[in-house]
Amino acid sequence: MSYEVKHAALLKWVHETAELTQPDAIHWCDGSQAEYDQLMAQMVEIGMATALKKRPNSFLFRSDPSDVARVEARTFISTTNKADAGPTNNWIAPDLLKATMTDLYWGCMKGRTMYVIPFSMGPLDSPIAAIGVELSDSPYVVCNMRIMTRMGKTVIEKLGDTGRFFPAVHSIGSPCDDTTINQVWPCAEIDHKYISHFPEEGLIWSYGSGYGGNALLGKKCLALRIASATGKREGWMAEHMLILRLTNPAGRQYHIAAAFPSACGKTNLAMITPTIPGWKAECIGDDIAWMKPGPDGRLYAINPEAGFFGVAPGTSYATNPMAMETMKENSIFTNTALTDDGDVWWEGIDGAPPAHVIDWKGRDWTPASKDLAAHANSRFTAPATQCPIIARDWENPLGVPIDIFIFGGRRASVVPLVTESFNWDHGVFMGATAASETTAANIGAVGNLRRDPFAMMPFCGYNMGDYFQHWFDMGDTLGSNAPKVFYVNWFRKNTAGKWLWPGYGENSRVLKWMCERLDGTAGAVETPIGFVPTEADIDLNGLDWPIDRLQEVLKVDAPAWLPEVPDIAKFFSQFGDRLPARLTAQLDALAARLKAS
Ligand code: OXD
Ligand code: MN
Repeated sequence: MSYEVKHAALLKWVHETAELTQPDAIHWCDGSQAEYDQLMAQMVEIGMATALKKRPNSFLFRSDPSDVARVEARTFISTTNKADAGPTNNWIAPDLLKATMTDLYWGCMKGRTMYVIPFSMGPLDSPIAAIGVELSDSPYVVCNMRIMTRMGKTVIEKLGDTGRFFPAVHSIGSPCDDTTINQVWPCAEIDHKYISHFPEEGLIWSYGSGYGGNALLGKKCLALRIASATGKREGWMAEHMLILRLTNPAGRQYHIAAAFPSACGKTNLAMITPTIPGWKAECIGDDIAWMKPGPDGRLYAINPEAGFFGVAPGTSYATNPMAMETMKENSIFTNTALTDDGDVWWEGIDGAPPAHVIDWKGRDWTPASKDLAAHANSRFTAPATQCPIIARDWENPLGVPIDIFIFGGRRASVVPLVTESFNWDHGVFMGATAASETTAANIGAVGNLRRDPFAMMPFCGYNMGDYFQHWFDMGDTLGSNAPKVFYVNWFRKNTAGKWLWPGYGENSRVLKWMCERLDGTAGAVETPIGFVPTEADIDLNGLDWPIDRLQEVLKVDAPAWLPEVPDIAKFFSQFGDRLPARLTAQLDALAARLKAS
């Protein structure tokens, strides 16, 4: 151990976990570059990682083809009472789940090293931050956690003798023995994978997967599932939101937090390059926001993460130049393709496809191949500090005051480009009814419409009905300081299947309208679903886009909206008496407005 640990409860838990899992060695991570380099060198040596000739200090990993995404069907919220996990979470009683997992954990790290990974979600000196400690038998997890969190010795120092930490156990679920020694990405079969959360204790147990949110336990497990339940108890919010600062030509700053389901362009919006002259965007975070009311009564947000774990396919200099710059060096790539000259490649990256690459399964691939070269959920892990537009003060321990919340999803029809809520309760209704067509970020069918309230469906660590109530309670606390709420849909198409809005940097025009609504300087029309701009209200200067498409993307089609009402009612009915009456009132009011229109 390269530092002294005096925290008795931490030492005891590490010792007990090692007794159970039986690793050959225990390594307390110090978070240094030397440690990272050494682990990477070991992984290159055994063929698990490939050093990329074209990107300094960057590496490519290929996972087992069965271990490529979050496994929602194997993700559990284990509360004493099933009703407290709610109808949208998988539930197993804590005693039973712990007994099952204890059997699986027994001896599961034999032949491997158990890494102790102390990490902080948020700047170490932030009153909004929290500390976790992950015990993992995956060196890949250690290296990713070093990018994604503040990790190592400084965290142990901050913890002192008695500091609060969230314990998180992770095992890939495959002891190193004669049968597994040559596997570069060992993991357990699907029925043995468990991504388990015990929100009443603030405890995480993960088994069987080495990929992304299943294994980097600071991210979805702690910063969303456990933190959302903790925030409910303690009066703060953990949300699946990017954080972005916009500055107008007069120097006025606006802070925006936006929630979209996985793979709906959150990272692109977080790093937007505005096309409107004089408007500047800075990134503060791309996936998670922790928010607490500040002394002035406003809501302050920090990004608890220190890096980006972004979806690679579709990312290019055309769609997200800032992300491309961010991952030029010191980055990890997982399940992308490898070019012959030692760089990464994926579908949608700039330029013509290379004549030959090694695909994510390690096979030869040419443009004639019928399979994708990069897995649809292949990822880059890159340090936030390398983002050219990261806000200078993105690590301000006090966070930034949020002015605007945006919800949204991917809808080919019905939902207009942007809608402003009538008031806070209506904004909560918009968040609670958000829906999106599914993508490859989770295992399951692609292209189905699913309601994904607040983009938190897979990430809410307690009964979602209670979560809706928490949003109303936070609004009551914030009163007139509550952010204004908007709903967007960048993905509407016409009947010929053509995009009705150009998206990407042009989305700054929609953001500008929101800021002006805040200042009371932009117009809108009142419709049954909220305030919607006309094409005259949005700054279209310099935008070369057919006017009929603009009119169509803003159109509110009341008859097309009507079927949403019973669909929402059905969705709400699953929450029974945990559904806040204020949401039912919103649905009734929407139905009445649609019928009257
Ligand atoms: C993510 C996700 O990885 O939401 O951020 O799936
Ligand atoms: Mn996410």
